[in-house]
Amino acid sequence: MLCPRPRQGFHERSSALTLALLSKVKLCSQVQTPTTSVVKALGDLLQEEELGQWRRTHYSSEINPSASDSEVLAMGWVSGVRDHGNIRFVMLRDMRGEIQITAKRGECSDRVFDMIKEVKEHTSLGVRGKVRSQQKAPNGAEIVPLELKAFSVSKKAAPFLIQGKTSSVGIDTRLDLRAVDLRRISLSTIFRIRQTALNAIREFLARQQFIEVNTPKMIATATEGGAALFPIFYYDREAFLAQSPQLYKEQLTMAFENVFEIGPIFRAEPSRTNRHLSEATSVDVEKAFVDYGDVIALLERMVLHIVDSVKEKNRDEIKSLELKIPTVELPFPKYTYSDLIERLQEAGERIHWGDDISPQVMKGLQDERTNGFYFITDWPASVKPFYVKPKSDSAEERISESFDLMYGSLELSSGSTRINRKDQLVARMAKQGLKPEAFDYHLRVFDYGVPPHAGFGLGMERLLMAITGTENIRDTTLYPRDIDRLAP
Ligand code: AMO
Repeated sequence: MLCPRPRQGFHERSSALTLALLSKVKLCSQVQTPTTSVVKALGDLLQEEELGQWRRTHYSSEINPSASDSEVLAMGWVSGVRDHGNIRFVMLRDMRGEIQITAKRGECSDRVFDMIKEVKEHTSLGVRGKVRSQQKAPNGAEIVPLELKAFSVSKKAAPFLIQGKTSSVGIDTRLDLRAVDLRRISLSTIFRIRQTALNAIREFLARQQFIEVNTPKMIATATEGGAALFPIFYYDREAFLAQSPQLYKEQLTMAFENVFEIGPIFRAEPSRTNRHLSEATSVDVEKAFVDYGDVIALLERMVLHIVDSVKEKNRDEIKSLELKIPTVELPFPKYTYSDLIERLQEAGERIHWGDDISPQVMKGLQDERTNGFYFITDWPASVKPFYVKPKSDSAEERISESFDLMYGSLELSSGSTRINRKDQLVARMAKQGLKPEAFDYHLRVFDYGVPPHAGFGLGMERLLMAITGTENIRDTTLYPRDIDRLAP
């Protein structure tokens, strides 16, 4: 005797019918099938299945009217479900977009129709079906399902919705479940733009004859001021996580002239702000036989290339999310530090020459020239690290050959001409209270012809904040680290 398989619509039928069927199944199971699995299938048509031989034939973006009538196999995760009784819609999202699965009673098999009723948001799903034109669906087409496979069924409702630009819950709830949060299109788009930006940076610098390097992240000494170091155990010694590849990229100009690195920097930032991370990504660039004026010109051309690439390559996302990508015109405005201090003082700010310029103070000076990208140049040597070259023609070398690239009140990058003579570097170290002996590994190469050189470090997350108009740096970081967060 053939055992009737638990079939379509069981859970919808009257309880009497269900009971009758149940007893039949039970009777049958005594002969052939273990009772538990059959009873489980009754209330749970959508069982988790293996991938097996299923392979995607089309991405969502390829399912459009031109694919009408063809049979396709699509895979992704469920981003939305609508049930109108005799017609059910499941939105299936993959890395390229979203596709609508439309199940009409009578049009697809009863089994598939009933399975679809059990589909919940976030389930990882595969569908085999026929493509049909549908004006109202994404890409103008939908899939009429022939077969479904749930690879992993969502067990709980997520604590937030992933539709729409914003979330009603706080960022910490989202960060606790970041991989799910990243299914939000407005958020994942930031990281697609990041990919475009990284490609653009590599393309631009390769064209300028730079080579990409990787330098140690476990290091012996601070480079950017002792306060912001993370100490670690290195066998039996104390070491630190690198705050920047500064000294290594400088050394590498001796052999390669033009180098860059895209990698992590670690800063033990005690403050809780929307612009500081404990682990950030820096684009570090260093070039031989140039000064800060040359690398300012290089950096602004690189920013132009990044923004142009994003505008071209992410056109559709920018349009659908209505992102306002900044307008970039070269050259960027440039203000010397001294001029800016004067202007700030005139505007009534209590600031003195030699003070650092905080974002709060800069907000007070916003005009059309400081809304977008601009440079602040010629900072006091006293507020810049020891490797920054003082201007030889400034009184007592009080001014340095340095710059910050700003976007509004947000600092995106800083750079400078570097000191390339040993005695001058030792003197600057001493002036800043550093022990030259601790930098012996660095100072020794200065006996062998360090070329004049200059460079900059550009914060990747901050650049993305500027390009995408994101307020909180945590949303331009996949898994942000800050004073309160070390997981996920
Ligand atoms: P600086 O310390 O100014 O310079 O860092 C360069 C850029 O890196 C980014 N950045 C950060 N982003 C997020 N969170 C942080 N805690 C953080 N710290 C820095 C900023 C900043 O402008 N060695 C020099 C660069 C150079 O001269 O080449 C340096 O590290 O966008």
